[in-house]
Amino acid sequence: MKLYDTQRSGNAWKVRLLAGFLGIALERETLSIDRGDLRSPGFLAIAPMGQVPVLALDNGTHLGESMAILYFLAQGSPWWPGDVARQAQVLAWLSFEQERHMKPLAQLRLHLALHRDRDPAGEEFIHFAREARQSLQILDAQLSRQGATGWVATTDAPSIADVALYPYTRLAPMGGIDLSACPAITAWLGRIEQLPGYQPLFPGAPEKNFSTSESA
Ligand SMILES: N[C@@H](CCC(=O)N[C@@H](CS)C(=O)NCC(=O)O)C(=O)O
Repeated sequence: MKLYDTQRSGNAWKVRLLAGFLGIALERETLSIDRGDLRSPGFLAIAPMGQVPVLALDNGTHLGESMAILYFLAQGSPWWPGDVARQAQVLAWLSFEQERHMKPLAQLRLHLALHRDRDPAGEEFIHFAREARQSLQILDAQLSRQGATGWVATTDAPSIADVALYPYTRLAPMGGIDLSACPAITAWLGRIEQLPGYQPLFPGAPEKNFSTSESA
């Protein structure tokens, strides 16, 4: 299977994380937004939404959207629970990630750390910071309810909800969000990073998770 990603895509990182935990080797084709790769006719033919990640299956099918790809890869593994009510709880946290968590955190990181093209004191970015903090408070309260060994949507083993919520939470400090006010999140991030097969954003270089330079 081949994953189309970009070097710093948090949404594609979700897929590489789960593949690492499952021991699945993915071929990787890393595209460049700046070069216009995501607007090329060739990419749009396999990715109608014009975004990464896209997973190319060996039978020629292409899957877009990180949630759909996590769901696909997790089938038959403990990362997608067998019980239907548990599955619904995982889906609820996947929806939360897409609707309330990813966008404000991704916008803060993209514009305040990577592009450095927006004013953190501007109205739009104050709004994103407020939304990001609210989302992290909700996640912290949930993790605290789940207990010291629990996971976002499950208690006995992690699920794809943990994978989905990890990247933009881990990268939140790049957008000026202080995670020290979220002790349950901090402990959970550490537990994820201890799982066998954990992959940092830059393979083999966890210290580069927060890097912003082109060469990193
Ligand atoms: N809902 C999508 C969001 C994907 C997304 O925002 N991808 C970004 C990279 S992290 C992208 O391709 N941005 C380029 C663009 O939108 O033009 C998912 O979860 O996969």
